[in-house]
Amino acid sequence: MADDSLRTALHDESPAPPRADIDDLKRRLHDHLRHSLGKGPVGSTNLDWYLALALATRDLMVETWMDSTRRAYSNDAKRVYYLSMEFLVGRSLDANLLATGSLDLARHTLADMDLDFEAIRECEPEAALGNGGLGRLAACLMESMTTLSIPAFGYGIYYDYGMFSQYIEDGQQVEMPERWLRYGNVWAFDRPDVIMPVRFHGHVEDTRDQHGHVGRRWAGGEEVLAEAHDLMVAGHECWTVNSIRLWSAQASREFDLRHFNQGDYINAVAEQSFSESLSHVLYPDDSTSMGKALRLKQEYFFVAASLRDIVRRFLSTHDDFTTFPRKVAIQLNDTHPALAVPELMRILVDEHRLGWDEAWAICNGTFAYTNHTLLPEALETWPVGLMENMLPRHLEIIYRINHQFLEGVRARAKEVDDDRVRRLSMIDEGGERRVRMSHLAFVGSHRVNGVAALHTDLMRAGIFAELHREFPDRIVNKTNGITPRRWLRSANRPLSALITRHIGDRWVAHLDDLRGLLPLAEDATFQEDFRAVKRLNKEALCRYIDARLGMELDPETLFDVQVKRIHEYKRQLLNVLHVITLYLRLKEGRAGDAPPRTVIIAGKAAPAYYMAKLIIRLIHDVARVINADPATNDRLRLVFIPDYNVSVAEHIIPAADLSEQISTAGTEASGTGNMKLALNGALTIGTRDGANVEIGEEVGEENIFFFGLPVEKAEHLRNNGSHDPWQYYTGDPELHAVLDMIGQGGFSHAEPDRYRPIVDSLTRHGDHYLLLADYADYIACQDRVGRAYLDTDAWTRMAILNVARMGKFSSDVTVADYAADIWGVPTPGWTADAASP
Ligand code: 26W
Repeated sequence: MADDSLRTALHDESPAPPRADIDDLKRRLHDHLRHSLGKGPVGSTNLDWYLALALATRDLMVETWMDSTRRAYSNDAKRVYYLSMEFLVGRSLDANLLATGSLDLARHTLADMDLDFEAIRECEPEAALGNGGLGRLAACLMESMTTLSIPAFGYGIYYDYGMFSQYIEDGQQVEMPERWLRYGNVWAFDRPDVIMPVRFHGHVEDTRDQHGHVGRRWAGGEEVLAEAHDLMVAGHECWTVNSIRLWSAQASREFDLRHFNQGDYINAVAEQSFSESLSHVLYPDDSTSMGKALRLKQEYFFVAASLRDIVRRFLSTHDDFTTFPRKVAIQLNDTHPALAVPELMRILVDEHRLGWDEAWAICNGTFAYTNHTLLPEALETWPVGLMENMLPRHLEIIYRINHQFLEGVRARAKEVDDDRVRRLSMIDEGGERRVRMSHLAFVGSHRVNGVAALHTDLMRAGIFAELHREFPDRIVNKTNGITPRRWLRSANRPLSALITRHIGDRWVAHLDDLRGLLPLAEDATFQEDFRAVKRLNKEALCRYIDARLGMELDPETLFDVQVKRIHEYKRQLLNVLHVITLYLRLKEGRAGDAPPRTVIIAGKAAPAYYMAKLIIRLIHDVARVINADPATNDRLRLVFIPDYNVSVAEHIIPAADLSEQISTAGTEASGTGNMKLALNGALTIGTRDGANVEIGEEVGEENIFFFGLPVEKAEHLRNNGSHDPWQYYTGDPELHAVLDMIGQGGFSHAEPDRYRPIVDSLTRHGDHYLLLADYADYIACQDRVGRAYLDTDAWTRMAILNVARMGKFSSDVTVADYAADIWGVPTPGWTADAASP
């Protein structure tokens, strides 16, 4: 290998820290082992050592954490509140060791103690409190807000069960609950003293105060208590530490007494656990809004507790609400927390007696809403009847907000157009009446943002077209980003070390500095080192896959990676069609000099999503046939890595050569895996969808592989019904053979019809996601990828240029833009000479 520091980075040969520091950490570890865990060093397990190390690391963060809070109080700073049903944090040990500057010290100290650092960090349970993109974005944005020293709070739910663990049995997904809090959680402080009552059901009554003012009051029903748990988030170099405050549900005392006094002990306890079940489990579905009452309850539960906390904090230093929007910014992560709009109105109008218009101006100045999906089935609407029963006062408030909004529309319009009013309304009157949460969030916010430029354009032209006409300045774009600390510095130490050796380490907080690599793209030695790094990462992934799946892979092959939730719109199936196409070519001696490939797929399907689960099964059946075929298996392999999560992503992404971002144009709001993979030196094969478009603009058209119908053509085909999948099926012999092989049991001999539903969905049921329309172009594009990979130097050059030009996609840039354009807060951690957002 060309460079020693590369070996160092992977094999723990960084220069040892001073002996005194090692001895000090040893002492602190033993101290925690004994005094926090009640164990002696003899017989302590890797888990014990993990806990001791995590506690010792936490100790280094606590002072800064308290300082950060004090600073915000003494400056009366404007605070940013990020309300999200999901925070997909993953593991925290590495991130916090890195932030506190103790990663190498920990590594050396444990080695000195004959302990296995890798095994110890694997003991940390995964904080999988999210489904996928939306939840991981929340975690990246929190980290960047902290790095930029914004006084920020995340607010969400402390689920007992986060995302399920995915097991594969007989090639099929099986979901298993994961009790991630089994051994407690070192990174969270439980706050049994911080409890907020949350009401459900009940009724609304008229009130009259001593001045004769009439009002409304929500009373009765049942109360659940929300208990706070504070997760620490460290920014880069630990200058600031913020918290994510997550709520768990506890049965209320009042509730206990009422029921216990009736003498029905067993039922009282049973009902108590019913209230507490509110925060038990994350809904593992990010594809459809299933309209379950428990989900609505979860949404109101965390919104109500969070707003009470926010208002309490504000009132502890202010006497009235006039400055509220100047001191508080609340970002709604999709519509899941949209009930915050009527809840704040209720607090201001019913509890604090503000006039309606004044309260409304405060709300509007405080809230902003981020949309993450255009798929109609994923847009939240709630039946009016359900809301009336669970949140009667909120429904009244929503009706009034809607009424005033529509009155305003009518007043501004020259003619009253009933159809337009129907489309703008917060109540969908077609069929069972339902509340449109996106309209509520939109009207209640001063800014509404999309998460990539194309997505924002499509919002303006599509689902929000009418609202956009009414509020032409409200919709803005905030392209997503990823934190370079986790997704490059920590996940890919060899590449980080190589980069730092050439341009220094400022890039870690100023990702645009990676442009300093541009001249090195042509440098033969640098190219060689860059390849060596990729090779090391591929070898590490091979070891990981061998250990987990008992499968030996060849790191020489092209690693072709698609990792994300399994969803028809993301088109994992199109990837599989390509794999089978290659397989048939190899079998028939038509593959030419195509380079050997290892196709790696990972992702979870929603438990009730039949097609997505069938696609997982197909992947396994195809893999079984292909991988066992001695005629081809040195040139083509297909691997499904089970239980994809943040930590698994950290293993896979640094090893990828090719990044599959192949959603039907117009369906993927942004994507963030696309950014992680490109930042780690994978080239993208993708459609002109979501942030792929902007990645293409940054890295240059010649350094990305675009294919497929652009959004206008795709939409046209889908909307005017002119897509004729049968014609593609009959007209393309290669496609025909692939579909026949699937449909006739070529991968499921025991059950030839197993995949009929998949083939029929393409050929007979309209091919909603246009796989057949994009197939030929996808295959041709993959052929170009294959040829490009054969030219090693050219490929490496392209990969380096990708890395060098990814600065725009740092979540620091994203956050700086939110801060300036939406929240109106300064970003002290964002130096003026950094890349401007
Ligand atoms: C109500 C069921 C439900 C739950 C979650 C529907 C939809 C969702 C999310 C909005 C889905 C999601 O995670 N969207 C993803 O958000 C990422 C961050 O902005 C984007 O990068 C992805 O393109 C988008 O699919």
